[in-house]
Amino acid sequence: MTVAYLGLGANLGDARQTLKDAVVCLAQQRTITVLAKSSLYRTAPIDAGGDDYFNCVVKLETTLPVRHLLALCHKIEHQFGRERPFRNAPRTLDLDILLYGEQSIDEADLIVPHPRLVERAFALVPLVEIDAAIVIPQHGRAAALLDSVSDQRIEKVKSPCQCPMLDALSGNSADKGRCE
Ligand code: A4P
Ligand code: MG
Repeated sequence: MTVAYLGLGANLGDARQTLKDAVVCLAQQRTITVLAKSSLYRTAPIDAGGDDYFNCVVKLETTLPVRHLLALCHKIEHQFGRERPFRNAPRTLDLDILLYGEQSIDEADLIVPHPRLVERAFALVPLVEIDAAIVIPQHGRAAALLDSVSDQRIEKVKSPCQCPMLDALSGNSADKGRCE
């Protein structure tokens, strides 16, 4: 079993709903246990055009080797209608492997930790939300990198749910995330 962190992003269609559905889709995989999910964030596009993005991060445990996890990410992106007309094009769903255990991988089609993780508030902020002490191989504590991305616009999406337990529940598991 390996603990991995996935970054989810979308800015086409009903992006907010897509991210929620994608977390459910991940949780339904036989090979994956979702351990935690961050809040949803609305974020300014970075190095990209189009509408604001919605982003979140999921922490999971998986029996899948990293390349199988990447293939699963691509399959789920496809199921959610992902198209790739040009680099950084608006997308219905993007699933990136941010971290896979403590492994560092540098291959043509797979780089872990994700090469732009440390430059991006839309990945770092939700990552630190669900795991304040997380260490990024070769970069150190993620929390220490937040200052360097503080100029990037990112705001937590407020849930319409009035459940008084929501604050206590959010971020702890995919099931509890149904409250959002
Ligand atoms: N690939 C290599 N390493 C990985 C990895 N760790 N996880 C390869 C996932 N894929 C990885 O990915 C392109 C290729 O990267 C794949 O074939 C895979 O084998 P892609 O999903 O087709 O395209 P992408 O995600 O757009 O590419 P890339 O280069 O990862 O883009 P970024 O850097 O992730 O930027 N602004 C906001 N606010 N929110 C966003 O979510 N996303 C991007 C995409 C730009 N700006 C954004 C957001
Ligand atoms: Mg991607």
